[in-house]
Amino acid sequence: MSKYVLIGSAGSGSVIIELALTRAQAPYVLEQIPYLEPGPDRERLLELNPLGQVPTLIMPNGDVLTESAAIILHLADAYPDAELTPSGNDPRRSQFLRWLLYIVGAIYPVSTFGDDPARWDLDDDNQKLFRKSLERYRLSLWKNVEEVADAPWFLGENFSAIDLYLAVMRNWRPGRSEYARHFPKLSAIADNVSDDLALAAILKRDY
Ligand SMILES: N[C@@H](CCC(=O)N[C@@H](CS)C(=O)NCC(=O)O)C(=O)O
Repeated sequence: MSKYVLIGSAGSGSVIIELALTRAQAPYVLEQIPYLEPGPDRERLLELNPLGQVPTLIMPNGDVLTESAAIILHLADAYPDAELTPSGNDPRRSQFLRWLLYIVGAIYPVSTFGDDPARWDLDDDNQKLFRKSLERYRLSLWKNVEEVADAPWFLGENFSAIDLYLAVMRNWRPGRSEYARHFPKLSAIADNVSDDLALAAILKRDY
C-alpha cells in the first residue's frame, strides 16, 4: 500500500501532523530533516514547498500538500473515523474552523518569525527586542484562545485536531511551564491528548 511521506523535524509543527496521521491510522513514513540548515535536504524541501517549511506531506498519489490546516482538513475527509474535525452539519464546525485558522494564521507565524530573528536583517539588540515583543504578542493571542476553550476538549465533549495543535504548541516558546501558568485550560486539554498512548509516545519522544 502506498504511504504518505511526512517531511518534518523533531519538535516542530510536523508533530501535529504526525499525531493526526497516527490517530487516523493512516500509513506514513516520517522523514526528519534539519529544515533550516542549508544542504540537500533543504534544497529538496524548497523544491516541494517554496516556503521551505515543515510539515510538508507527499500524498500516496505523489501530490504535495503543505500548510498544516490543509493537511488536517484533507485527513479529516480521507479518514472520517478519526474525527479530526466536526462533521459538515455539526454546529461546532464553524467555531472549529474559526479557531483552527486563528491558530495557524495568527499564532503560528509569530513562532516561526521568532525562530530565526537574524533573517530580518536586524542587529543583535534589535533581534532581542523583536523576539521579546513577539513573545508578548503571542501571549495576548493565546489569551483569546484560553478564554473560549471548553473542556475536556477545546470544543467540549468532542475531540478535534485543535487539541493536537495545543498538545504540540504548548511546548514552544515561552515553554511548557510558563504556558501552563498563563493558560491552564489549554494545558489541561493538551494533557488529555496524552491519554491516547500512541499519541503520548510521539509527544514524549519530542518534548
Ligand atoms: N502555515 C504553516 C507554518 C509552518 C511553519 O512555520 N513551520 C516552521 C517549523 S514549525 C518552519 O518550517 N519554519 C521555517 C521557515 O519558515 O523558514 C503550517 O501551518 O504548516
